[in-house]
Amino acid sequence: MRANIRGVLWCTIWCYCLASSQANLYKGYKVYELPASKARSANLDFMLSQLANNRTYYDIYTSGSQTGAPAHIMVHPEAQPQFVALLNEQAVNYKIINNDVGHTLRSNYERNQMLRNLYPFEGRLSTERYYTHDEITQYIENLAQLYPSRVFIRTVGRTYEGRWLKTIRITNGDRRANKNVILMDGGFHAREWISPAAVVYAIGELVENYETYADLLLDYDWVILPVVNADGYVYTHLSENTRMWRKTRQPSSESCIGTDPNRNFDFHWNEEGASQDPCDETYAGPKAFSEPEAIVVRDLIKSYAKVGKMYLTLHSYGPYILYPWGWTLDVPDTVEDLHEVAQAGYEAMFNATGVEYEIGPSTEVLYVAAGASDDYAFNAGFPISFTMELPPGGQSLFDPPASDIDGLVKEAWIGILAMARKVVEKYPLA
Ligand code: 0X9
Ligand code: ZN
Repeated sequence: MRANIRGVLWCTIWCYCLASSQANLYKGYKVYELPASKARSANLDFMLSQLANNRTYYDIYTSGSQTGAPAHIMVHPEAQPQFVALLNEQAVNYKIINNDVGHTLRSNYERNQMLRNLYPFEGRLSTERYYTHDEITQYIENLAQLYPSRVFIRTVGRTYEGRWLKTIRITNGDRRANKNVILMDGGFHAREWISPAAVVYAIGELVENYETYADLLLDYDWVILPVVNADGYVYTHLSENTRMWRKTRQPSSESCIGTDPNRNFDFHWNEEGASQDPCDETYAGPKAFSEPEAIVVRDLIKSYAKVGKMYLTLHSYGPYILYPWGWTLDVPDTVEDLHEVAQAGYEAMFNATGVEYEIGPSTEVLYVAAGASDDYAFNAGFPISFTMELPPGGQSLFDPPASDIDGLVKEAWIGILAMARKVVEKYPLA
């Protein structure tokens, strides 16, 4: 009995400590919005690059685009007075777009838990809530069982923590081999939840409404890996304090965990825009392809290098459609083809909802970042290779509220469809 009471007491204290330490992690953090990079002074740019080194106090969510999108920076409560003083000194117009990140993450976490209870997984997925890696895997396996002549699952590897990664290949069931391929993935960066959500929506459309997309499945198969960085994705579902995780989960040093899977590819690996510091969000890894998840994508890209016509990797947040190169300011000789396909996506989405995705070479729209999967796929032979960054949402930006999922993924699908149609027209079966 006494042991029992002691146990209950211990648990109460431990649980309280755990809960309160969890509740405090992002308490009082604010997100500031600064002008887009083209509108910034060299001084301000230098200041931002210095702040980025101070990880304890600053998290540069996005440094803003060259063409219009503003920068977003999350700042620790203790650094806020100094940060604001710096901005005032430089006469920078800033806006606070989130007053308490901890509060936002907590309420989003609670809402997501509530939605999970309200909409339990029953084999099918909808756009009512975000789904877990297990649910997404189960869903694609169910589709393969329901449509065994058209849909095929392949286990393509394992994550660092041992989760199986599976692709779904969607065909029209005519059993013709050697068709062209559109390769698509999501969930490279753990916190970008809208990416797997959009991939799942695309899968549902292609499989369940396949008659509508007969033209896209006649000479093409679609091969899709919904969540590349499954360990990271699972981690972001654990609590509000882990929600903003980006990297993989393999330890990178004694004190830090994770490599940026989108800096880990062996094409200009560890060059500009990739960090050598294991604690950084853009750590390139101890060597190229140190991450099993990047190896899985590499092998997919290689195995479809001859027949693959479009590689599409979904991220957030933009909205951008980015094409190579991402490692250099140079543009490829075929830039017009890339632009033509991206333009088709842009126009379709603009006409549907009025959204304006910025389109262009990664380095021109955004920044130089070497060692990413889009450049690797383009170099391997995919004539079209895009990083599509879906729009931000909600107050924590990486976390559009569940009520926004439907609109965002349907809008993205309209763009993906238009790009796929252009690809099918430009690259008929050889
Ligand atoms: O930095 C990235 O990996 C991508 N942006 S994100 O905010 N989702 O992290 C952009 C990658 C663009 N492609 C290349 N630079 N190659
Ligand atoms: Zn990303």
